[in-house]
Amino acid sequence: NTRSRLVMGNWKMHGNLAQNATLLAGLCAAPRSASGALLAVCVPFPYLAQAAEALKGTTISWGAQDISAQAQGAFTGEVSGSMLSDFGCRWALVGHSERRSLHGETDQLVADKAQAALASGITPVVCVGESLAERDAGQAVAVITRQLAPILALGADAVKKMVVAYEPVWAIGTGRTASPEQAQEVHAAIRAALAAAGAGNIQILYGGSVKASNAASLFAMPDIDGALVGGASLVAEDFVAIAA
Ligand code: G2H
Repeated sequence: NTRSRLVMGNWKMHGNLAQNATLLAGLCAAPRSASGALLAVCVPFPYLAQAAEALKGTTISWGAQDISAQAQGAFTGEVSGSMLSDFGCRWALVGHSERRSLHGETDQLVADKAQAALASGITPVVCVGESLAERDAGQAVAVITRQLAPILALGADAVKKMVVAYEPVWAIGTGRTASPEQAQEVHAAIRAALAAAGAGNIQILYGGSVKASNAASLFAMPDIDGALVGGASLVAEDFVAIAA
């Protein structure tokens, strides 16, 4: 396919100033991948300035792991899109399964966050995925279709500016990765839903225990355009090897 490959790290709530400095320096020093994949990191809010400084002038972009659905106001603890763009954020994850399950984020809130990101010139990376029980019940595609519905309702022009990440909840941080065929099956269904909404050519990333040893077989699938990487994004060599 003609879509460029994107390998995005999600540091989650890991790191500190010293560890981040080592990781960011390692990313800057690593040879650029032969595959031409673009690298990005989504860092905790307090470290956006550190990432922006360390990655300035490189091809590695940075983003946040969440964004407020609101533009500004009395929303204690929230971080707005304009605040993120002040720090040069290119990306914001929205609807990561940990936000959905631990913080009660609804499909509609996730879509509102995606819209807020676009309003600040930030690309939302919309995370979707089914639980193990939902998969075992044969509901994987139905769940993802439900999660995507308010996103697609934003219209083709908006959706064309987004990235989707498919992260089966049962594969997150468990060491259990979807097989390339399992992932491709869902990616194809997502692609079909996006195409029906007029945005069939956006990037769809796979996430869930991606590492260098399983990345190539996932990337060989026609509808997998890159990866959203948690655990393996915390060591520079491991992360860069995924994009090799
Ligand atoms: C899934 C992924 C990154 P990990 O959450 O978003 O994490 O690679 O550790 O499964």
